[in-house]
Amino acid sequence: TPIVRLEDYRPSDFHIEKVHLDISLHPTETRVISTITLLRNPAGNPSAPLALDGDELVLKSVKIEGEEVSPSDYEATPQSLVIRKFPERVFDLTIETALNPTANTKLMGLYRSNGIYCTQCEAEGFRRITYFLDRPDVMTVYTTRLEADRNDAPVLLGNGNPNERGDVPDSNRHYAIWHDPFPKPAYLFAVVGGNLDHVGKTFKTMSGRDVDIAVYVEKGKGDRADYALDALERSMRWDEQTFGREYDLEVFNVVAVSDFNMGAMENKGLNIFNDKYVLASSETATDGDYAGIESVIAHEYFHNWTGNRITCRDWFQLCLKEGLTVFRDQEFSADERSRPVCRISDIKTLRARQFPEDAGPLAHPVRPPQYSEINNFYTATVYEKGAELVRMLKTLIGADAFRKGMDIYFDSCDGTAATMEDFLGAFEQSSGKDLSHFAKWYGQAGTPHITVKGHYDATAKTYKLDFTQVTQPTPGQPSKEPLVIPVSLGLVTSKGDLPLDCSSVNENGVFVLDKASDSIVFSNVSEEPVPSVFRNFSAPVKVSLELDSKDLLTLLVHDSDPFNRWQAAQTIATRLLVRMVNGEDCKAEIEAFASSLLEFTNETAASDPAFTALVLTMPGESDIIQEIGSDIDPDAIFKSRTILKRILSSVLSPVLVPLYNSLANTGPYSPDAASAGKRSLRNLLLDLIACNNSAEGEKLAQAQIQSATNMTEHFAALSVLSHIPGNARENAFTEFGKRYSNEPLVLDKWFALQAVIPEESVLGRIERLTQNPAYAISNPNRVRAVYGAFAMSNLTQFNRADGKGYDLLADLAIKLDKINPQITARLLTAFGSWRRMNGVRQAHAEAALKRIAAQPDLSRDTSDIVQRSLA
Ligand code: B3K
Ligand code: ZN
Repeated sequence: TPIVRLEDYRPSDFHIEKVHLDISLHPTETRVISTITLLRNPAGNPSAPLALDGDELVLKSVKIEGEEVSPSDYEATPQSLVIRKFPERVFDLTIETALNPTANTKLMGLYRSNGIYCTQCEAEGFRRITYFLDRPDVMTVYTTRLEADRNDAPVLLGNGNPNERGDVPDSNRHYAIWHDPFPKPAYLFAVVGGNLDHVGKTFKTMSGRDVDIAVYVEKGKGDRADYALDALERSMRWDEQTFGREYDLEVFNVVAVSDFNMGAMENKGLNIFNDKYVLASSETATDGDYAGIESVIAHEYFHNWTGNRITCRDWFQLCLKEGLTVFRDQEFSADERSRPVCRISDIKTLRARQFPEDAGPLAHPVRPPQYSEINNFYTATVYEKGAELVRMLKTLIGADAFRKGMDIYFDSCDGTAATMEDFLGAFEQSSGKDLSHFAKWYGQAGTPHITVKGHYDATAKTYKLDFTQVTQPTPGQPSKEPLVIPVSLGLVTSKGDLPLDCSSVNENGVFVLDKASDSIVFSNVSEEPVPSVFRNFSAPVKVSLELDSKDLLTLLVHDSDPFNRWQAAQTIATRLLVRMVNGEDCKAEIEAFASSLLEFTNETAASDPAFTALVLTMPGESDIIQEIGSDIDPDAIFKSRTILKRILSSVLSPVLVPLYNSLANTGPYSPDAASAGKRSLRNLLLDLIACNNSAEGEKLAQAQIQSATNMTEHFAALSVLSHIPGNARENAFTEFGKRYSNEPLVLDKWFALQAVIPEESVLGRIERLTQNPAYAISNPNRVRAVYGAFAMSNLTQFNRADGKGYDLLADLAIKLDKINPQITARLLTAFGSWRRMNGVRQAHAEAALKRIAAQPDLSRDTSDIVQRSLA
């Protein structure tokens, strides 16, 4: 397969001045007539032919300036259209293609989801609609005429502002014309046609313009769109207040569809969403779903400036829009909710998804230097690590220079297809700092490992910290350079933070480590402190710092940094778990740790239940896998974690039930962060009760299901039951399945919950789940719910010693690759840690991967992931 390289970037040989699209929608015979106004780009190759991209296209005709071009004057394949004879001046090229949206199971280009016509063009889907210069640096002005059957698609939406609409005389068809005045790349193009309900309102922008904002959903689901609309309004206000960014069109529409490859898509003025990130009612959505909707709505809206007004020059710059926009949506959620709780959740996500990626065969820099399939680079590294790099930049130059730099970036790059260099240049200008060393973060893969050592000199009253940084090799990068690492720190005692007297630490408590090793010395340190380093996770690194449990407990109780308070408990638990996996019995130490957590709970549960719940949540199996690194026995990890939780539960037992009862909600459901925080602690307590006393847990969980007034309580109780084998569990599953048989998004939770049961019989259960009438291999949400949950979150069963977990995923992948390669490739990233597993597991995983690799006609998506995983 051909490799695309950043270093080979060349400007396009042609500009497109404007495009007019005439799309006549039909379930199986859609016609697209595209008229593009072309001219040579002076920066391109002056003798290059016109070579347009296509993908599985059926060409009907080609015209230049309205004159039919004879087939001998062009070369057309489903993948490209090359024209060698054309006027050497501005000219119109008209291309007609025929599409079958119903047969489009890849969900790229124009397709039909539950009877709704919709599109997905990022990264390279527009070329599945018409031949085009489908690259992000070709930006043009679109006018779209959409036509469809009046009953089949009464709603017709496009990018930009609505122009005229009307009936097609003497037919049952109607049309709508949309015009988008902002030049954009093809990947931001979208149309929607269908029989949709909507909710909407008028948003007044900061300069006083009225914008009609609306959320469109499948017929009958209008009552579940209010929260998304509210989140949209809050996002629009936040971007005005925080970054001075005003919305720019007369309308902004969001459409929810049920078949969608990712979360959502930021098409200009017409965001298209996976309905999972739009639809919510207290009965069908959990607190986590509400938070997810809020953040994805915000993310896609924020793209209007970071992604659309300023787009990417090429796909290597993907992090320019994604890392930055994730940073922006994280900040939005932190402002709308609890900042520490949001931050810790984001860090947990990064560690659970990006750290393993960075340590495995699929590791790549935030700005990858090459790809064979760009869709495989919408990764946790580009998104989540990309966001951390923006956050570090802000830490390094300070909040004021950061905000000024954003303004410079918006002003100087608006309307362009930009690069990371353009972005960093804005901050060099605003801060006066040279960011060339910092820029290496974008090109170097792998997670730096920082070792910190502290020495207190009681006589001199000084405290010294020694730092070293090392990054392990990653595929294609055998040796690594030291990076610029902001270390936000404090010196903590039982009386709180000591003043920091050290010339290497700035007024915000930040020391910048930019060498392989370095030391700093603090003066006037009155007593031996506990160092609190990488506060608020100031860099995406792993840290080793030899603190004993007593020191860590000092941090848990006295650190002013909430992240490091949480981290202290995680560190103690992780260490104990690793020792238990190695066969040590750590009962006494676990009990001592649990007593401290009991004390902590008594002090914080009432004032901050959400934070308390995070502290009481023990490290996950994947955290332990990363800590141990190699020769992993997933069963031993699972067992150790179970024992740890049991001991924690028994030490906490005096408070569990009373606290559980006291947190019971009385009023009506509200998804706000404070209410959600209480529910999260209450549900965690139920889980702890059940892990040590399954009879009591079963009873309480059943009662909670009966009394639940919302899905959060209902589903949490079902989750607790799911760990207690027996009739109560099976009956609860059956009941739930019946009650929500017509609610696919609710059933997804039910599918996933069953797929992660850590019992051998889960394979049979999965087999039965896929026979449920609600299951469909063509729907990405269903497949992710069953197989994604199994492969990513059922670590003992996916990594079974008999290899049957790997085989299950491989069988699915072979079948699914013919239907939806993107989803297949994404699921197969679960094989990313196969080389970490012990003994026989590796051989089974390798055999499963090789079996997939041997399939004829494997998609580029899947073969790329499989090849890199095997390399
Ligand atoms: N930009 C889209 C992702 C497109 C993925 C294409 N395979 C959603 C987002 O990040 O906002
Ligand atoms: Zn995005």
